[in-house]
Amino acid sequence: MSDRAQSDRRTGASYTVTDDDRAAFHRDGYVLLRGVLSPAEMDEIDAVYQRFFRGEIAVVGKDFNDMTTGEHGTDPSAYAIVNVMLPRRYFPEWQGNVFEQRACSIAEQLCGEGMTIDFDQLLAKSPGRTDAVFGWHQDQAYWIDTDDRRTATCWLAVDDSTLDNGCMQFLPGSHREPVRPHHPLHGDRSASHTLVTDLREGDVLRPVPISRGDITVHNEGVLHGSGGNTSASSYRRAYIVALRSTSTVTEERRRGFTHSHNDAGEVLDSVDGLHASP
Ligand SMILES: O=C(O)CCC(=O)C(=O)O
Repeated sequence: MSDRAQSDRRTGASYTVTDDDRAAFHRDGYVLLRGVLSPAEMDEIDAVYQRFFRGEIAVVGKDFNDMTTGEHGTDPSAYAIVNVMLPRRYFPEWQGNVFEQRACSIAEQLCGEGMTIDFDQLLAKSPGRTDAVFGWHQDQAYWIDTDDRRTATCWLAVDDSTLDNGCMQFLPGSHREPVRPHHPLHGDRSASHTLVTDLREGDVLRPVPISRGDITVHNEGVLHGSGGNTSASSYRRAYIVALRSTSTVTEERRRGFTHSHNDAGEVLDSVDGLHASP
């Protein structure tokens, strides 16, 4: 798509989703949308992103951690995947920023009315970290079950995201199967809450390289993950804004679940979900 065609889709708070985009989202469980943010808008996002990583914006406890090990409170330059949970909580000025506005517009066009922001997250894979792997999983395996599970997880590329630096990969159509069994990556969820599932014979993951300013949007059921960062110098930074149905978010909050890794009981198994965030 040309730069012109991309910018034609952006108008203030909204971004136009086509019928083809909507059909792809429902068929595959995810869709790629180009040029959701302009280069100038990306520069503004990037400036705040860097402040988080320089430690200029305080993030409490486990909400700043290494996604691969769960380690926190140590030197982040040693982390394979730097994970900041709930940046909008720690930097309220970000609430209502242009990415949030366009993510809301996109979620409504893909999923219908009654969607609201559930959580946000920053994920940065450090260069040369082959261990910066995000294991295969379905987001629903982490979450409580509700009647209205509509989800639009908007994943913004802050750097060009390539196969080398660990772009997202999806198993198209897997959201139509029941959620697969998942197990804790490190065997013990008190060490690290990451959940993974095993691939099955015939599963062919589709890598989705995207450019800075593009997004992928995925639902709660599509199986996905990403490989390590083999690039010598390139970070793979992402900014995620996840929307779910208002009824689901209300139910989560009623149960005290905010997606903070500091939530009480955040790593405890429950009857209907594991209550954590990928
Ligand atoms: O950034 C990644 O590689 C994985 C992110 C992810 O699993 C998600 O946003 O649901």
